[in-house]
Amino acid sequence: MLLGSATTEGPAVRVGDDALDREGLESAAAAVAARIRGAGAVAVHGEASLGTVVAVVGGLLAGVPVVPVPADSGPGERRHIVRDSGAELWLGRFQEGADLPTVPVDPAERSSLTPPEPPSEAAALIMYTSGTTGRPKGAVLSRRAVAADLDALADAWAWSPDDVLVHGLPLFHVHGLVLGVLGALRAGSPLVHTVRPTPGAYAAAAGAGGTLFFGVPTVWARTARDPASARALAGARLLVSGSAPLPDTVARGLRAAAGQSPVERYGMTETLITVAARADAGRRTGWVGTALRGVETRLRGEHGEPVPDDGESVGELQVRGDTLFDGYLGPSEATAAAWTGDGWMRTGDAAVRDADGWHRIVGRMSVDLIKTGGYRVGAGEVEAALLDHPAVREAAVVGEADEDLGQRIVAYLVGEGIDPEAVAGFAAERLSRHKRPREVRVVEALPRNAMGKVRKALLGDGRG
Ligand code: MLC
Ligand code: AMP
Repeated sequence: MLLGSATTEGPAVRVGDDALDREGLESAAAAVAARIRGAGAVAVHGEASLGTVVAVVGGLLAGVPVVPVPADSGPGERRHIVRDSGAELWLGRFQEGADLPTVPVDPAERSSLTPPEPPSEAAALIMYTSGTTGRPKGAVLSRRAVAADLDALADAWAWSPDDVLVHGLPLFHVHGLVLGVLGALRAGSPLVHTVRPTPGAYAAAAGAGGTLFFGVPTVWARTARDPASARALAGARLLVSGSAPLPDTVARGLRAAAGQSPVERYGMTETLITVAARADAGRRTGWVGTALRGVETRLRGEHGEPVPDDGESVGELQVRGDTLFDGYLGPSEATAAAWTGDGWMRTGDAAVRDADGWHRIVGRMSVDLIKTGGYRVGAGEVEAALLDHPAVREAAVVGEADEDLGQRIVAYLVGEGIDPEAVAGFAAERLSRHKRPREVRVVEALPRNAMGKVRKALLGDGRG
């Protein structure tokens, strides 16, 4: 069974002030399953609520692929996801742009429906994720891939029903939803979701018995800057960081205040988590660990040549194994381009690997995929939204180094009479919050090469 069969006593899932025990969750989810059975796919409003958990579990019980939709996506992005995915129903509160019949989700509802377990090759989730250009694409993740990943992580981290998982990450991405909700259900460990991932909320949950804590580096950076909250995590069994690089200063800050730093793990929407530091291994900040059980990794140079495992030579990280997605929805070219001719998935991340099989991620192969607060944002999608503004003639979007967010989205614009505030407001109507530029800089011209391509390395903190 994808969701495991462990029965925990007391609340199995808490989101803010709302909680359900395992039986209540399954029975509320069964009520959702009864309403959606037979649908081709369902979209779930991904707000941080118990209803979202019930809706997702309902989809999985019914064997209907679930399409999590970012809670703050504007109508345009929402419409794209709903149409592109072929979702037939909208689960949760009605939102503009979700032009589908709405199915209400009520955590207090009960049903005894027990549908048969769907085949393991069936799609569990369709997760929308950004590429360097174009609109987000739907990555299809099978039940088998999700189960394999969660079991491999449970093995790496000795994750058991004795743990209480705590996090406050968004419920529409791999980190918060697959690891953070399905992982807890499969491992049988209660989940405490803090709604927002603030240091204070994590500290309070530690005081209430939390043992295992998930965060993106921004969360750990904020915790390191809040020593009282960090101290409260001293008794936690394991802190885990992922989705973006963990700065050494943050790891050191946490070690000083909490007596421990997080283990790191690495993954992508398309591959789930593929590399992780084991709980019983020593901490090596900046090193994301070894290949998970069922996963193989390799490094390849620019012309496909092997790269030595010397801990220094950089190559593209390529992966294969049980946890990979089935492909993107839509034209098959994008899926084909993601794979090498000999069957490995190109991650687009530059990495080194040492003789012990540990990996360090050193950057991305493309400047056009930005990681801000752990969110993956394609520069092209943001540029396209900005170019829709009548005053904007040219746009270049880059990620600039930011102590809090890792990278901050900055837009360089060329045009006549551009009002940066008006453009920011314009972007706000078209893009979910984390994709909007934090800063707009109006310039005379964009640096271009002889072919007319923008030289982004010359913009912002890459200048010189
Ligand atoms: C946010 N704000 C903005 C803004 N975006 N203001 C101007 N312009 C923008 N573009 C405002 C907010 O509205 C808020 O205002 C204030 O900034 C602070 O908001 P916050 O929510 O505290 O912090 P924020 O900086 O927005 O977000 C930080 C964060 C968030 C860590 C909470 O980035 C986050 O949840 N990240 C997790 C992403 C994640 O789960 N990634 C996993 C992908 S899966 P106000 O007025 O409201 O205070 C994956 C695979 C893997 O990567 O390996 O895991
Ligand atoms: P997403 O598809 O949103 O899951 O983003 C995947 C990308 O996040 C990867 O390709 C990496 O660039 C980045 N990433 C995930 N985990 C880590 C990590 N531990 N260290 C550095 N980068 C990471």
